[in-house]
Amino acid sequence: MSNFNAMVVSSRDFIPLDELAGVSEEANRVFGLRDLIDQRNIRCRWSNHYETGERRFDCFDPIIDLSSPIEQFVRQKRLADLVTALYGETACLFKDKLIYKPPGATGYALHQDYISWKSFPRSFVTMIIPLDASTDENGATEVFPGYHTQGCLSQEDGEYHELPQSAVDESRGVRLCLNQGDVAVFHGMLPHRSAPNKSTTWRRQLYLSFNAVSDGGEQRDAHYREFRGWLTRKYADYGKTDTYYK
Ligand SMILES: O=C(O)CCC(=O)C(=O)O
Repeated sequence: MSNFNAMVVSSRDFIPLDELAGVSEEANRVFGLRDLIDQRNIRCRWSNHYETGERRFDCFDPIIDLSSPIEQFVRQKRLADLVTALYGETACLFKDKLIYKPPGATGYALHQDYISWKSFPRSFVTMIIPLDASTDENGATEVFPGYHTQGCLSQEDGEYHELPQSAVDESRGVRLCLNQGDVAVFHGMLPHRSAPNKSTTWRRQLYLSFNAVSDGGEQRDAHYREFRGWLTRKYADYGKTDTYYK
């Protein structure tokens, strides 16, 4: 990753708007597949309303197997090439999420994406592709540049950990307010969070994660097999044993 010292990079007007419009339409179509959106379906992630506590659908993880136009868009060479240039070696797609972040969604507490599973690539980076402009009002992702050099800031026990706010100097936060057509890439060790969506519309963003080819090669399918097993066990620990994946 010799060329990726900044650990957050963004590129304005990278994606043609007509291409993005097709993805946006598909995102709406998939959202309309109501039999998918079920609290037992571990493909779906949920977020409580920041004021009322009402549970709302937030994200499909993964997304590309729900839509071939979205898969084609995500797998285009141009996106992977951008990350390849940062790594200085071939980038492989590892993970793909579509976060809808509906009005009122709470957002995400401070965390690093890296999780200390044996199989989890330390070269993990994530590209954000906004389908809707992200703003202060709708809870743009906020990153804390520089902290990636400190490695994993929580216990490396294979569990997901939120970070205490004291892990970062909050005045160093940079909100990634992106317009349609922009992309941003940030490192898996970079602490980040997002505020509630206080607007009246969705803040839809694709989150595409990659690994360097020398760090495990193509492993998306293996990752999702492991991820589903992990999620199923986590839900079961909380007494929810009727989960499925669809
Ligand atoms: O929705 C956001 O702004 C952040 C999402 C995020 O941090 C995550 O999915 O890990």
